[in-house]
Amino acid sequence: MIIPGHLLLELALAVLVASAAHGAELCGLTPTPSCGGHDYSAVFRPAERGIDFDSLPGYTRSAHYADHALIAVESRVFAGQRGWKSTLTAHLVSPARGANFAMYLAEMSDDSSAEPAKPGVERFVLVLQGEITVSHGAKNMVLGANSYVYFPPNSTDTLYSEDGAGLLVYERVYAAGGKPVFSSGDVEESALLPTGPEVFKLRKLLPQTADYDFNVHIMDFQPGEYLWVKEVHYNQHGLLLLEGKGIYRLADKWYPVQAGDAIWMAPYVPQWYAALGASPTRYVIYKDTTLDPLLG
Ligand code: UGY
Ligand code: MN
Repeated sequence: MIIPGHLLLELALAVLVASAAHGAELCGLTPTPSCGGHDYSAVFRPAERGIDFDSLPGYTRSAHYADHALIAVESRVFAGQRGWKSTLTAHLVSPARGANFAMYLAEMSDDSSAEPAKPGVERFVLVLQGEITVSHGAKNMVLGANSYVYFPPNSTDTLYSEDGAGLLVYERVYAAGGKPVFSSGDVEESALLPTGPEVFKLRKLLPQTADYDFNVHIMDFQPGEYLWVKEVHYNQHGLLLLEGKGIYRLADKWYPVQAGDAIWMAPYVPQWYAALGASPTRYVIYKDTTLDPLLG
């Protein structure tokens, strides 16, 4: 159909008059703060280094499978727990999904305290912030951030915090049949260990003897460093990323991860990590050890 020129002109004028009457701008490709009362500027906003996925409603990187889980910061759920006074705990890993240990965060408020773990249960505490006082027999020991304490099974030692503290706690039912003993220390004072072909720095916070059925490793990676071994092993892991960011491969999934993320790895889940970003990665990781894989 051919529209005569004078009709086209009239049509254009009518559109202009109508939009002026509504006080609206014509919405084109140029971003405008207001377009008919709406703001479409996000469509053409300057390229950002990344979208803030974590603040998108309902979005989370958290995932839970039979052989691994990622628990991102926004997925933690805190509640009170028997044995812990004025403290909130968020359980990240537990036997509820087949793990042979529990891993939880404890947020201790002013004048808070913890009773000893249940009989037969050993407990390892890493102080992440604030200060706790451990009553070990007749001795009181003050532990600040980056220090740790291990309570063997059936220990009667307690701990309290006057001004609050943030803790990572590992617990398990003792299964090694030896004589593990109370110990405590500072992460940085723990010796660096040989790592074979691996380039990361490694510390083990518990003695490497058959008296212990798990150990807690601190692993440091410079940006760009990654696990040499594409690991598959019978041991279980509970990991908390303390600093940095990178990519964690778990089974056939590849997860972008950042400080604050927690990971559960079941026996034999393929696992691999690469540290990325501008700053180093540090993570703390539980690993059951010295137990006979045949007997569990
Ligand atoms: O010791 C370990 O199994 C440790 N390298 N695993 C890990 O970092 N995922
Ligand atoms: Mn491993």
